[in-house]
Amino acid sequence: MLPAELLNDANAIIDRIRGAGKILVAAHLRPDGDATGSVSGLIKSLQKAGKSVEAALFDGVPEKFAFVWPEVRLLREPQINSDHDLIMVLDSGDADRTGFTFNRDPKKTCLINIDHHASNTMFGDLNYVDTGASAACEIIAALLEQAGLPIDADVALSLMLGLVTDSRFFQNEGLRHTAHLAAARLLKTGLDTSPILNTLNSGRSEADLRVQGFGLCNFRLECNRRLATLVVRQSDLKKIGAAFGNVYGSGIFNLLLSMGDTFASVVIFERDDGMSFCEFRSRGGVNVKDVAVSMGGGGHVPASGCSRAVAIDELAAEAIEKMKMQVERFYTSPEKSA
Ligand SMILES: [Mn+2]
Repeated sequence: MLPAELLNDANAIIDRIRGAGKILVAAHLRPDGDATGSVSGLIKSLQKAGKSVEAALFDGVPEKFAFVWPEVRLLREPQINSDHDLIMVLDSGDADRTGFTFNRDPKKTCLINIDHHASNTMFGDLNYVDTGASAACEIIAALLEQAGLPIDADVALSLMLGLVTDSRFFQNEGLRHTAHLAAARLLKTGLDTSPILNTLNSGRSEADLRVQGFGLCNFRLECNRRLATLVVRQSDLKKIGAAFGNVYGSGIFNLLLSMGDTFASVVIFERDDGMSFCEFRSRGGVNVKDVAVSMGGGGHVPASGCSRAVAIDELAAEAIEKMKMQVERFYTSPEKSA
């Protein structure tokens, strides 16, 4: 059952789905397990319900998550001239996060925003934003159930992928009971979780581990060891035979929080096209979402990110300074010292 305050929006969205023939489902750039899983799970269910569906993922489907991907037309052009009845954008705090411009007639094509990011800008004609949900996949599972749309083992495999990855195997602080309820419902379909477990537990490449090793040797500690910082340049990646994507694959963002007295981390890294990226993580309540938003990015209170077309040193200086201030502020706030 959905939280009461979300029922109305959910019902309006379900009505739109029922009335739609052609539906486009999109998610954010550099899709993770939740973006890939929620898009593929929703598409499979809609297809089984007889809808004509297309997918839009700007960076395509990550190889390691290809096992959940259905037979579907995948759009990747930056401008999408939409003749769809519905565009459903999943797991994206704002429309720009998709990488697409949707050219649509708002009278014909309804834009639906389904997300769990606290930084969501409510950009849809209809918005279903549940910031307490562990994953977009948790929301899609609830929505499909509410709508009476098919959830078989095939749909469940997709949704389970996002549930497990975004909740970090149900370890997120403040995890709501609905995450476990969703997982129970998905498991009840008889789904085989082994492809998910194989990918997540043994899916790292040598280059991923080399980046992890580099990170563990080169991070710095600030603010009485409460903040870990790491800068990974293109030259560092080249030296160890790794590429930009291996920084995400390395697991280093969360690993830096495995030290007992470290509650926040920031990793700054660069792509070979002049774009620089920051990933922020925290535990214990330090709000890194506000830091990311102040730098033009977004995300969740304990996990967020931003990117900019500037030199890595410029972005690193700003990110580290802002994180230091955020950590200092958190540990000197009256509630904390009381
Ligand atoms: Mn997500």
